[in-house]
Amino acid sequence: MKIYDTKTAPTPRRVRIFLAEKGIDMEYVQVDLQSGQNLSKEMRAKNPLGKIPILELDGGTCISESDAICQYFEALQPEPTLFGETPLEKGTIAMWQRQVEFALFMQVGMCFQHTTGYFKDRMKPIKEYGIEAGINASKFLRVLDRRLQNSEFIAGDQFSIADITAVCAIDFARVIDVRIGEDQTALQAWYERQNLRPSMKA
Ligand SMILES: N[C@@H](CCC(=O)N[C@@H](CS)C(=O)NCC(=O)O)C(=O)O
Repeated sequence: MKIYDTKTAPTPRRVRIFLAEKGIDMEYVQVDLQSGQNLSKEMRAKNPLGKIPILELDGGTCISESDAICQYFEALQPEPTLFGETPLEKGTIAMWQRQVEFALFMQVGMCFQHTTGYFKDRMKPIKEYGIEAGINASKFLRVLDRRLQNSEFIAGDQFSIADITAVCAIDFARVIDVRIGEDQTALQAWYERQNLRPSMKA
């Protein structure tokens, strides 16, 4: 099996970190997003949306969507669990994962795409929308800071997929100049703790 990946993009990094946490080796095939290699007929046959990451199994079956790829590997190899074990853990982790994804990760991505015009060959950037998305991302950092004042990890007392998604969003947010605020000490301390994990280099 192999994963179509782009080393500099934030979404496939989520999967690389997840697999590193699980200790699963993978073959990664680099795709050049800027030149539109992901939009080729061959790549669209693997994912009609033309986005990466894509997991391609040995028989040719493809699974796209970073969360779906991670869930596939969680089912294949449950330990260490990153989506939770008990119903309460699973529900809480799924809740935070979705909130981090929609209120932070996607906002950062929309701000990047709509203010820089990086993909202007394939979409219409709307600057005001991008600026608003950046503001939304900053606001959610405040939510995370409050949460982490009383919680070791985003979804509770164990490291999870929600922490991975948040680290990838925060690291990529540098390109749009959205950063952890100086007063957000709980979020900063959590961020530093996560960066000590060897998987974060993946
Ligand atoms: N919801 C998808 C998002 C995938 C996505 O947007 N990937 C970006 C890279 S971070 C991409 O392939 N962009 C290429 C393009 O838009 O042309 C996931 O979680 O996998």
